[in-house]
Amino acid sequence: MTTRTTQVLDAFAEHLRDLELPLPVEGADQARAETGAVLSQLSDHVIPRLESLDAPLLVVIGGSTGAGKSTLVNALVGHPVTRSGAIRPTTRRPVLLHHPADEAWFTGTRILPGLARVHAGQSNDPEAPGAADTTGDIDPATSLELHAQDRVPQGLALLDAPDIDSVAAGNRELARQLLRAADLWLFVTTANRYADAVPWEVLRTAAERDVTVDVVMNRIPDREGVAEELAEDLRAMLERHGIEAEKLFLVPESELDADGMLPPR
Ligand SMILES: Nc1nc2c(ncn2[C@@H]2O[C@H](COP(=O)(O)OP(=O)(O)OP(=O)(O)O)[C@@H](O)[C@H]2O)c(=O)[nH]1
Ligand SMILES: [Mg+2]
Repeated sequence: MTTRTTQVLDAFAEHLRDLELPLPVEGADQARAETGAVLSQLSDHVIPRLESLDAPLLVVIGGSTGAGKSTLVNALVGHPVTRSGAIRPTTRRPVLLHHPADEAWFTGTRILPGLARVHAGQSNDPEAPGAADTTGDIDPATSLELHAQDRVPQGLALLDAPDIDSVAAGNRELARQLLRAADLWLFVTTANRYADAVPWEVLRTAAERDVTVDVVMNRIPDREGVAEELAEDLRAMLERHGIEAEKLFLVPESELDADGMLPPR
C-alpha cells in the first residue's frame, strides 16, 4: 500500500538520487557518503516499514568479528544454521532466519532490495551449516541467505550480520547497511573487546538515529563478581556515548560441544 507519506518519501529519495556533488571541495566525500546512507536507509527500512507496519520485526545481530554472533544465533535456534569459525572474519554473507509462515515478507524486495536472495537448501541439516552455497558464485557481499526456522517466533526475524570492523571492506559496508535496515540492533561484544573503538563509532550513529539497541556482553569469565563489574563499566560507557540500551545480556564463557554449540541454557 502506498500512502501519502511514502509518496513524499519516494519523492525525497528521487531528489537525493539526482543530487550531484561534482566539486572536489572539502567535505564533498562525506556529503556523498551521507547521501548514499540516507538513500539506503529510506529503501531498506523507513519506506518498507511505513508501507507494512505489520511486517515481522527485523533483529540485526551485529558487532566485532569473533564476538560470537553466529554462535549465539545457532544457540537461539538450537542447531548450527550459520557458520561460526576460527578464521576472522567468518560470516561474509548475511543469514536471515524467519518463521516458515513469514517467508513471503523476505523473499521479495520489500527490504534490502539491493541484496540477491539465496535460499538455504536443507536448513535443518545440522551437518551443513551455511550450506546454501549451491547457488554458485553469487557475491556474498551483495546477497542474503534465507532460512525458514520453526524455532524463530512468527513476527520476528533474526539476521546474522558480517562484522562491522572487518579487514574486508565489503563486510564493513554491508554490516552498516544491514544495521540501517534494523528495527532492533542486538549489538554483540565480549568481555575482552568491549572497549574497542570501531563498534562505539557505529553505536554512536545508531544513537543519533534513535534506533533501539540491546547489548550482549559475551564470554564473560565465570568468576564471582566479574559479570557485575564488567556490566557496570559497560553501562557507564553506554551512558557516556549517549546510547540507551534497552537490555544488557550477560553471557558467561562456556565450553562449546563438538558441533560448536553453546550449552542450551
Ligand atoms: N569457548 C567458546 N568459544 C566461543 C564462544 N563463542 C564463540 N566462540 C568461538 O569463537 C569463534 C568466533 O565465533 P563466531 O560465532 O564465528 O563469531 P562471529 O561474531 O560470528 O564472527 P564473524 O562472523 O567473523 O563476525 C568461533 O571459533 C567460536 O566457536 C564461547 O562462548 N565459548
Ligand atoms: Mg559470524
